[in-house]
Amino acid sequence: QTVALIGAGGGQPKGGVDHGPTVLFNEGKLVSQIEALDWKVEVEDHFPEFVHLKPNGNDTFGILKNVKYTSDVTHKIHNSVKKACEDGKLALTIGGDHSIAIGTIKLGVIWVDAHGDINTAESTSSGNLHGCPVAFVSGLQGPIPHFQDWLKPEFDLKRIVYIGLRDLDGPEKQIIRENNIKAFSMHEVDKWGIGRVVDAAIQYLYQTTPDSEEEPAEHVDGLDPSVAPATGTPVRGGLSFREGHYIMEALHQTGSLVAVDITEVNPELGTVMERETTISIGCSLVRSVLGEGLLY
Ligand code: DIR
Repeated sequence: QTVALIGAGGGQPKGGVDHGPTVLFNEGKLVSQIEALDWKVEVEDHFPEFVHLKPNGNDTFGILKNVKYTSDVTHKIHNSVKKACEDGKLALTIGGDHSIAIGTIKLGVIWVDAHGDINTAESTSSGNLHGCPVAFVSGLQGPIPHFQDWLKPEFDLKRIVYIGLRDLDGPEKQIIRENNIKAFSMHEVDKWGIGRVVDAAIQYLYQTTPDSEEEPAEHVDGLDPSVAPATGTPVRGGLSFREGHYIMEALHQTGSLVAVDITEVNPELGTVMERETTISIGCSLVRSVLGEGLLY
């Protein structure tokens, strides 16, 4: 089986996150690690193109920042993921920040994150697009310049399940409740344990997503900062090393994966050790979702 390994930048003001894919590929030796698990790898690294598309201060729409830049980047990633899936490959996108989900999301999604990323232009207080992708793809957010040229906001909110939430903005909580979105916050993880939470999430998606294919989006900040510190918006009280990997293994076991996003590794944050820990957990999450660690 073939992995289409897609390197993606993002529109976050803390620029270092754009280097996430490069460090996972080069320092993390991600390609040879995947090959060692008997997958064929085809690398499509967009960084050389994206690095020229520098965000600039005038690229705004109301409070939203880097609008054209993020639209350009996510549009290209969207095309790459779509092509990979059409060709029957597993689309593995390495971010970049969460805004890339505007380009990658489809079918059923398990969204592992401290944040809901479901702000609209009205509800966001930061103006960062990485806090908005779920609203953009689902049409909760109306048309926005540049995005409206290519993005079809068709994603049905019944097809997302959150795991690991613990830092929602007030309006995001309201949006999640009003739309009845399935969400397991850290409270439910503590209460039921990761095993039951993941089972319930998968069952839910099988019901709401008749084509029964899933895509997990694991944002490294879903994990606790003690295991993944080099990330833009760390929040205490997150998933442990094993809980993060368990999710990946369980999704591998479903045999229904079509795409995976790993985002928010920022190699320019933290100490040398924190940086290395985070790069290495980014790589090991990828290996986990490809089946490493499972005996059967
Ligand atoms: C906040 C933080 N809800 C925002 N979101 C983050 O900016 O919209 N998402 N950090 O990754």
